[in-house]
Amino acid sequence: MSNSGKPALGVGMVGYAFMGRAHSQAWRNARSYFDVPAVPRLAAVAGRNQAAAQDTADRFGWESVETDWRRLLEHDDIDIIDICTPGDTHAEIAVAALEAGKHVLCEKPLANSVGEAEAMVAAAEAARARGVRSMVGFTYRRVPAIAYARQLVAEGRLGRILHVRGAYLQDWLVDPESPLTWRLQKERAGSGALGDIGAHIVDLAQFVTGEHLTGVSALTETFVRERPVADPASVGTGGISAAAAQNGSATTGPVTVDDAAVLVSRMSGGALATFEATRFANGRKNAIRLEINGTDGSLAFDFEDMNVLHVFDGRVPSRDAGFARVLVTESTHPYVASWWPPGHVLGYEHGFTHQAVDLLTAIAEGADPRPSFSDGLQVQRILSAVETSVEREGSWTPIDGAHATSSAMS
Ligand code: SOE
Repeated sequence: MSNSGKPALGVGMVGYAFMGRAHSQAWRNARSYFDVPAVPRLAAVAGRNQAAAQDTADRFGWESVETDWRRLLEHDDIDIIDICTPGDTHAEIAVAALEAGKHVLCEKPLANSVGEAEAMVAAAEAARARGVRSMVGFTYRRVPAIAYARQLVAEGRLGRILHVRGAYLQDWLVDPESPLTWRLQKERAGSGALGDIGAHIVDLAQFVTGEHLTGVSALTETFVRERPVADPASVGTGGISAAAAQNGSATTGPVTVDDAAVLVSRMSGGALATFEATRFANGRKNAIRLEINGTDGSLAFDFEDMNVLHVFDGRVPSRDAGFARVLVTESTHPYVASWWPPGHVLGYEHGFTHQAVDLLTAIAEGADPRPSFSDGLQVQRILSAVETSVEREGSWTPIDGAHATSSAMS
């Protein structure tokens, strides 16, 4: 069955950098590799930097460029607004787009605060009554091995879940000379590793287990508290002016978010859970690790080997038992049938294509896409609870005689 003759849905994308390019490829691949109920048309990309937005438009085939995202809402041939910008702009763009009757796909985390997320959910629910759909972009749910893991848990193959162990490990900030960017400023990003990658690992744990976090005790750390400002235009003014006033130049600025977060939690089914999110795990590049232990078995996943799920069946006699290394590339595995034969592995970008396909399908079927803005709000509430716990020092009980040494590197 080809996609010719299918209705088209015009897409207007806000943002053009890393996420903008991942989403651009996804809209193109969705129509090329999947039988979609509606064909995405790359109508317009919006960005304040006209040259950069034009470069993305030229590379991916966006039909037009706007330097003000509000203009996208005036295009009658744009049905979907795809938000690929830093978190401080998500709420304003999403609410305006929903009120204009546009479906919305918004990158994660949904917002920079619970209040913003609640406003987005209210707008999404009002728009839903008019058949307008919304989704938040936790794309790792759409890695075939993760979707397969969720199937195994839902089938009861692990029994009752006892432990959830999640970690999202990167190391791109280990160098103290790595410059200050918007991701390191609270007023732009909302938080650091916690919201950027901690949100992913918490969402994945909830998605795979079908359970949710009920409470948390947490600690965060900022290892490098001052960084070079490579391009003052690329960072907000928060703190820079104070630093500039203090040292007479804008060559460095303060890091106002966490570099790493560790969480202890309990899942709604009673399982104990631990989570870690860091940008300082030297040698780990994008290691999203999830291990789930149940009464009848376990599973283990590492995104740096993303086509594999390790599955332990506790019902096999111990003489023959062990983790099976399942290569998740069979046509019977989620999403894989539209790609390649077994063993021809997929990559980071394929989750974005699966996300686009699922959104197009939900819109065409008049269904509510998942994860919804309400799912995004629930993650935002977890992030907020972490920050509250951190303010209470994680309900920390000092060990007699132990003295903390500063871990800050500058
Ligand atoms: C940076 O940590 C980042 O780009 C995240 O923002 C993305 O969500 C993740 O997919 C890759 O790493």
